[in-house]
Amino acid sequence: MDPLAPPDLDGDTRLLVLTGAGVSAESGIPTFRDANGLWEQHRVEDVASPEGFAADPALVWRFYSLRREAAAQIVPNAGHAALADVERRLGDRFLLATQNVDGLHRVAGSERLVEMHGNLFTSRCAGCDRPPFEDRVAHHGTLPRCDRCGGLLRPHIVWFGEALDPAVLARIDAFIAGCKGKRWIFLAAGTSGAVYPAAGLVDRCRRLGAETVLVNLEAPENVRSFGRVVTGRSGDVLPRLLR
Ligand code: BJW
Ligand code: ZN
Repeated sequence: MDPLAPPDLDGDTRLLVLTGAGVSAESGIPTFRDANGLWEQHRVEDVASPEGFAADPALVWRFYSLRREAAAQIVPNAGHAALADVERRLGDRFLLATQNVDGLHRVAGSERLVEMHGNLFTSRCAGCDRPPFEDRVAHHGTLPRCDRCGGLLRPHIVWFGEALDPAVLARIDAFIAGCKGKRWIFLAAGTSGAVYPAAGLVDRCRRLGAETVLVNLEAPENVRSFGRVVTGRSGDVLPRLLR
């Protein structure tokens, strides 16, 4: 069989896509585990956790400010575009759950999109319940403070040990519930399958009857959970697989 034969996405088939850092790699954003999980000798867990923020908020803001500056220069690639195209064909039979915080799927035109781990260009107050707001500023030097309560602002990112937004999980659950009794496909792309709960989606979808497909540069930890594996760069593979 042609390894790039497109799955049948006819009249009533549904498609749930999970993306990870590999999908943005060809746009020039380094993946997490490629850098051995390190940023400037700091473990990612130390700059992306509530404990890390409590210990050194200036270091955490430097990490996110540099990433805001880098991500603002970057544009989507052919993998992002292929996912936006297939959404236009499938409409409400499609949902894209991304672990990426870079916002590139939205720039590429994806609308039925849930950002599981938050968004790099959004901040929220660590001290009050003011809603999260767009913030594209690179906060170098001074720590940003809330103009309502004076508390510290923090990036609107799901850090290690933090719960995902229940509304995000509910949207994924509702999509999966709507697939019951239908033909459906779970497609993961550019993710190492190391971080939960995203990494557990494949097993759950397969148990509920989904066909499961993985597009990744190399075999990740949970490769055996997938019925079909296409090895390659998502910017090459997704446009051909979803043509
Ligand atoms: C290409 C390519 C190309 C390259 N084309 N491919 C169950 C078991 C064990 C542990 C846990 C568990 N449940 C929860 C946990 C704890 C923890 C966890 O999973 N830890 C693991 C490390 C073991 N999970 C959590 O803490 C989560 N919270 C939680 O569960 O809360 C419970 C709770 C409930 C109630 C109250 C309180 C708590 C939250 C996880 C949040 C993760 N956040 C991060 C950091 C964000 C920071 C930031 O971005 O600034 O999100 S971690 C980091 O990993 C980031 C990513 O979104 C995430 C996933 O990484 P991803 O996308 O897979 O990237 P890589 O680099 O790992 O892989 C890239 C892949 O692409 C590679 O395979 C390459 O080969 C490939 N690739 N180029 C195609 N061109
Ligand atoms: Zn506040």
